[in-house]
Amino acid sequence: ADAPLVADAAAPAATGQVPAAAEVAEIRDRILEKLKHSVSKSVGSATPHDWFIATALSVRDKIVESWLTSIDTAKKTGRKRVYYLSLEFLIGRLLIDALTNMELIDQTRAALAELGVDLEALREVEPDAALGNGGLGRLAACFMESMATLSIAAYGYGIRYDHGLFRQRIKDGRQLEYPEDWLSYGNPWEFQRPELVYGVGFSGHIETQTLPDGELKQVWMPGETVQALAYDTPIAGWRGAHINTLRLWAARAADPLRLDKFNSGDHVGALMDQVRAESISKVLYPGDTSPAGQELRLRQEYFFASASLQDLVRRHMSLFGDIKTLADKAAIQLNDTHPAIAVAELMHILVDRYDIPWNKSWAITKATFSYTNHTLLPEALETWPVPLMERLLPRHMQIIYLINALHLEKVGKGPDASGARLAALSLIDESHGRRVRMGHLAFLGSHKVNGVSALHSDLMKTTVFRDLESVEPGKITNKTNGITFRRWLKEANPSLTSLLTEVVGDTLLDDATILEKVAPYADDSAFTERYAAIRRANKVALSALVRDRIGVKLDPDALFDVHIKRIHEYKRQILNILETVAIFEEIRAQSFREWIPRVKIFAGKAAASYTTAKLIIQLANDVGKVVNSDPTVRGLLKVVFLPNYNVSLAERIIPAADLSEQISTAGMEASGTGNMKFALNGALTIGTLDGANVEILEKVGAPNIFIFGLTADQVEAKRTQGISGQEAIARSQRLSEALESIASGVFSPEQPDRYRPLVDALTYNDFFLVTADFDSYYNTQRDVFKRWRDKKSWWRSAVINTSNMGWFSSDRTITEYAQEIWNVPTTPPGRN
Ligand code: 9GP
Repeated sequence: ADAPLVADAAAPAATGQVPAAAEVAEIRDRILEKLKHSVSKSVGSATPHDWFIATALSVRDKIVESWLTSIDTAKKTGRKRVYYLSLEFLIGRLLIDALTNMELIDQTRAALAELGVDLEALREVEPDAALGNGGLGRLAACFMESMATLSIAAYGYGIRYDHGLFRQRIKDGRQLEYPEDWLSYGNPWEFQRPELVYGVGFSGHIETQTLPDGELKQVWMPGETVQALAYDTPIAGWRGAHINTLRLWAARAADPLRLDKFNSGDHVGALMDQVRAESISKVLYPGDTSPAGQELRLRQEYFFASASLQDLVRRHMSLFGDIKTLADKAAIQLNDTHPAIAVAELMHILVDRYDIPWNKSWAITKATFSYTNHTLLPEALETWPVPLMERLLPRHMQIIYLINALHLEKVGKGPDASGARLAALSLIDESHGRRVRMGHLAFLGSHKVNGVSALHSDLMKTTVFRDLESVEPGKITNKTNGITFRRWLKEANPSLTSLLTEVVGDTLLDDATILEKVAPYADDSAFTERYAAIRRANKVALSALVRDRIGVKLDPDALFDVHIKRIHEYKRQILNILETVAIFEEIRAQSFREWIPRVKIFAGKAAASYTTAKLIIQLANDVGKVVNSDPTVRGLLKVVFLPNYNVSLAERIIPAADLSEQISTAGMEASGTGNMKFALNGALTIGTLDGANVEILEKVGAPNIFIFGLTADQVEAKRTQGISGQEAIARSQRLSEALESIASGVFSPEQPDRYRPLVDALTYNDFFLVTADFDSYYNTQRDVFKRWRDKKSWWRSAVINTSNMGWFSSDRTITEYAQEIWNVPTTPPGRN
């Protein structure tokens, strides 16, 4: 928190524009006013955090003005709203984002400089809002920004976790998890809405009542009710033209304290209800290996789905007065299966509260919902044990049974209605105990279902959703992911953005496709030199960060080869480590050869209970320890693992990357979005034909990307032949030597058999086909070396990458959702 505060008032702004003096003075005065009246500090006593809060509040005021107008306009025009339901919003820091999108960054930087405060230092003071794990949560954040940019009236709904994704520390090479505490200094961006509280029921029983007309009605009498409290964060679109709301729910007990218990001396017992209720919004992804953990997770899902639906139905009724028009005025996007219970909840609301007949309710539900699938990994497609559902959500279980009965009745009439087919189509999986398939529920309850890259959407049709697709052909569509260029180009890499806007004009962030105009400059050496100089400066800055954080000195002229993402076997960090080890051995054996200096940069978190992934982290660290201190290597190879990977760290690493590692087993990475961020910033990709890599290849062209390895079809075929790695290992001396040195303890002399489980798995049970792809990967890395030697060719490819990435803007993705799924209008930025 003690970041240096000194700034040079005369320093030019990053964009090179000189802001108007009057505007700067006005901003300075507003910041001073906030410092005094909202933070209650004097200039002399203010800490960096105080300055951060004062600055955030001053820009927040500007945002609020547009926010209220946006809400008002949507109301007056009776616009259809989009509701994005997501258990994750990985929004990261907001100060620079808000200033950028409100086009106040240069002025604010100058205003702070006049006060002797460095905006960059304030950037570092803000905690990351880490309300997500990785790609899915970050996508939700990019989408929120693009929806605002395109003036779609949208709400994001999620949970206001007290503790987001854990803080990772590396001790003796091992990952340790600590609670992350983003709210401990308060949050200047959010507004609590004490008037917006909804009761969310759990458990209890169902009563059958007879209505005056003799009809029977099921009435759920919950045994427990938890309150959902709304906290709103404004999300500013580009140029501040439109502001949307991210509404996050916090859980509270109806009674803060059982006073009777407290007064009788049971001080802890008096707080039990509160503790139980609050545990719902306590942490992101509580461990779900225990039954209690599973129950908590289901409680989280229902809690936020129910609160969100109650809220949007209330809004709809107050604006339009007729629940039957819901689908005309609301589009609800289910981000993965996590909010899938909302399908049953809406049926509960329509049938039980509004007495809408079942068939009509089902039609409204289907027309309102759509569902995005983000993975084909079976373990990530949620299923809930029927007994748990029956106990926690008895009415919803009844509704699910009825949806299922009607669905099976319909499909059972088909010509190919075998028992096996019906079992596959059923909402209830009977194969491992009885479990509710949430993916099936989301699928049936939606009018459109989408995958997140062309390959992934195709695979959905032939694998996990094959049977459902055959029942409702055409329902699955593709919406290839995208990223917001405001954050991943302008904020992360302001110098590159300035260079690009010199060429294409300053509407680059309004319409990313104009990046194409940069392509001819790939052959302009004056341009590529400036492009390369920007990369070098970013590498110098990253090297300083690495030295500060882990004490390793890097050579900014080395090739920065970067692998940053969640640690998972399918993402194959281990393949990268094996190549590192192979090259390490070769450098040692032939130190006289001319080697390309290279830095391998890893970062990422492993799920706390994922033992293998944690071992991979330890291996990366152990390899780094040995390689970095080996005198024969002479610094030609460095391996670093940067702890606590998050959005802010990605913003520092990506603009400094030369090579982007996207090396998942083909068919397993649904899309990837990091791949897009790297390519936009001009890193060349080394990757498999997986997820959106396929589309990146199409856009940038084969000479400008390094593709290797088995295709998704070949992976499938190979697996049917068996997944032992023995043959591949026997064929490749390099691979067998690398595995042998890991297995024999070269990198873990204090515990030589530490990595035996990893090596054994690769040898006998190589499901992720690391060994099968090793030679291809190794050889492709040598192609990278060759290309790196030819600097002209390297920079040409880098510029071609940047210039072809316009299509990957999340503005394009959101426009497709708006037109093809939500049926809402969009207004391109700059035209409001
Ligand atoms: O693993 C996918 C990743 O490939 C994709 O880019 C991201 C956003 O669509 O979603 C990830 N999936 C999950 O995080 C869990 O399903």
